Amino acid sequence: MIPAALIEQLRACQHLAILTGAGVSAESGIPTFRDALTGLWQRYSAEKLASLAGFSKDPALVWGWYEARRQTVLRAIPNPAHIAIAKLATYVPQVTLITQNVDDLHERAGSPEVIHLHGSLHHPRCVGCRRPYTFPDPIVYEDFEPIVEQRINPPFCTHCGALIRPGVVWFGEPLPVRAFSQAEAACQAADLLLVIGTSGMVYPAANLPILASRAGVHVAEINLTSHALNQADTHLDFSLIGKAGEIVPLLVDAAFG
Ligand code: BV8
Ligand code: ZN
Repeated sequence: MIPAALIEQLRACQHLAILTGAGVSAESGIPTFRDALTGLWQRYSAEKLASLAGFSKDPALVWGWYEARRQTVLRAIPNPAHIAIAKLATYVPQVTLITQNVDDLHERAGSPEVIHLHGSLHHPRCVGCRRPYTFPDPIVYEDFEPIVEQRINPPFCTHCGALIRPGVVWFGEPLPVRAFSQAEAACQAADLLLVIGTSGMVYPAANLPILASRAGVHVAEINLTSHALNQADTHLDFSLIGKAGEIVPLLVDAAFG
């Protein structure tokens, strides 16, 4: 059941900020970060693999894990939550979409601008000279088994010979400065912040809803379970429990028909 007050607030919204996490892509078949280590990958810790130390220690294992995730994303399609979020850009004068996800499903659903706080699976770069790397065709590997642990040697940079690494922000690495300051500014200036499908466990992204509520911005959480944002410092105005792929389209249709 969508609260009438939230529908009203969304309908009257001039500047909407949206923060998404892995839960918004779950119904597209992309394991959430907590479950990312599915199948034979289960014996690894995400925090270990998603780190420069993990990559330096075993580049083939980490590159293999990211290739498994990239192949999964290439086979996935945007779900009704991504599509409803993209539609909001046509109804609300200003929408700032911020994602912690490294997939491109928001873009493929039609969202015009996406702020990626944690980078992207699709933009690997050189460890040495930081030049972008372009995956050779075919980028979709026909016989790829994403859940089978695969060691794949990462390519080398054609310019300086150093290793190519995934274009994501690893644990212990700083977030892109411009992206995070845009996200901070939007979360404090918006009329409403929708927080969709995030456990709110990874910082500094998890600070954004706290910043918003301190700035008097109304905060609505959409999550399978209400655990993410019931931190002491986040005043939640609305907490909608259920699947993003069901709730977000309902909310957008109720507000804009
Ligand atoms: C940094 C890219 C400093 C890689 C990712 C203690 C306190 C504060 C901070 C720290 C601390 N200890 C360590 C830190 C720092 C650390 C951190 O926060 N660690 C955590 C574990 C405590 N942070 C960092 O290291 C950051 N950098 O601090 O740098 C610095 C500064 C200057 C100079 C040098 C260094 C970097 C963090 C970024 C890490 N990279 N991703 C990759 O993807 O492989 S984070 C990764 O985890 C994801 O991107 C994602 O953002 C995050 C997981 O969060 P969620 O998206 O929320 O996913 P999760 O699975 O957790 O939850 C899913 C949610 O969806 C659940 O709530 C579930 O209920 C819900 N859900 C599921 N299905 C549905 C649904 N909801 C609706 N519908 C559904 N169908
Ligand atoms: Zn290079």
